[in-house]
Amino acid sequence: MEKLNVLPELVKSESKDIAPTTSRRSFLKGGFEAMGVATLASTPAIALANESIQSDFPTWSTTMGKGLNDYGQPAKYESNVKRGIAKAYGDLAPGTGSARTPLESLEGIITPSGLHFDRSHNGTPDIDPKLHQLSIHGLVKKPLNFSVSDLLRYPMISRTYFIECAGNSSANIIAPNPIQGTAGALHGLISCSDWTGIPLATLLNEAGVDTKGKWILAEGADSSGMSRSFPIEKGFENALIALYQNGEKIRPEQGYPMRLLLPGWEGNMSVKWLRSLKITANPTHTKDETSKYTDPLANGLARQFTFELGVKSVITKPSGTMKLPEPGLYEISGIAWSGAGKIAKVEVSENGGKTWRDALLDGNSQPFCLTRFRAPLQWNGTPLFLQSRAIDEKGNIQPTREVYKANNAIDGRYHNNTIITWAINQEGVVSNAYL
Ligand SMILES: Nc1nc2c(c(=O)[nH]1)N[C@H]1C(S)=C(S)[C@@H](COP(=O)(O)O)O[C@H]1N2
Ligand SMILES: [Mo]
Repeated sequence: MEKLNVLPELVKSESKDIAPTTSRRSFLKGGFEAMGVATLASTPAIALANESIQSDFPTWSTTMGKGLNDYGQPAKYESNVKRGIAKAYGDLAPGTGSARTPLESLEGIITPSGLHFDRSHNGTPDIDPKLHQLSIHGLVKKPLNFSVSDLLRYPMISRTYFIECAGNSSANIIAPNPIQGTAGALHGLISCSDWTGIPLATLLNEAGVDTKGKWILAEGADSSGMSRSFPIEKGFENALIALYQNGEKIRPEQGYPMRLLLPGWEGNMSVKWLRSLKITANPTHTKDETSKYTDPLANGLARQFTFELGVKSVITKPSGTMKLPEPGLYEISGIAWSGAGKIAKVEVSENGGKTWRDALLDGNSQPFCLTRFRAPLQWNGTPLFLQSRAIDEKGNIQPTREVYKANNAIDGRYHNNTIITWAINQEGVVSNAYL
């Protein structure tokens, strides 16, 4: 199912214009002059000169605004900002497949809840929170059942964590020629939210884990039969039972009324609609950790468990299907993340990795969270190969495609964290490229 990463309907061929940066001053304020943009003085002004204050007021300035409403929606002019849907079995199973985050339309590090990617194996169940229960059982002293209202009485924490599917960017490694599409269509199985919930350690301590208990089997209440086992250390370290997403109750597509969240580990393990945690002595070897999510290697063996996601980044602006309208000064903007912790550094290259310069990390990088990076781009109208390369606090560096190809079998597709290239041609059209 993860094979179906990009369906043709997701690939928009028409080019969207990318807005040039509005003022030179905003670059100077950001300290970018210190970052090697020497030609600022010759940059043509983008904004119009302010000769007079507008005297003809538009209707929105002279008439009463729209009425109050009980749940806000994005501006109607932004209605094209949507998740891209790839149904693995078409209308036979309309909830199976993925809906991808439109990375190219977003800024900052938080994914709006309605645009969080959704990867579901048998649709979104309609769970009545009054009837749902979470059981902790198996090798414990005291098996426990928690209703949602029980859980809401426990002390909670809030953390900003990304979730990335192990199959993200898989089309970009498996397709012999680069598929054309937006950043979201190609790499949008990554999203980041502020999650609030109960540390799993609290509940494990209450149940009292037997000394023989070394693994946990997590099961969801949907009908996909998808379950995963994980080492108990992760349960005590930073696993979260998340009940809230970006301040409101977790969305149905993300696991309402509760999900497991294993920060930094492949998305598949963060079991949604969580109903059971069974403490076991060994891994359970479920279908989702044997036939799927395993990595066939170049040496003929397969790695069964790849829990931690690799260090990765993608430039979201400019990115696939966009167009730079004219030579001039632009801002490169992108996201970086690592399953090992914080992002330490992001570099950008305009010549396909021959030389690199540092990007600016916007805000403090947090562990298992997206980091926004920015860099100026002085485009003189000649073709270039734009890349970003992230490095995390453990010193892991985002690898090239050659490194992935050398380590993985010919049909390897999961855990593709390789450097992403956007080619810009002399017309300013941005396309997906392999280097
Ligand atoms: N119960 C259940 N949990 C699940 C899934 C599912 O289909 N059923 N999909 C998994 C996969 S493959 C991923 S990548 C993440 C995606 O989380 P999201 O849909 O909230 O982005 O949920 C995981 N948890
Ligand atoms: Mo996934």
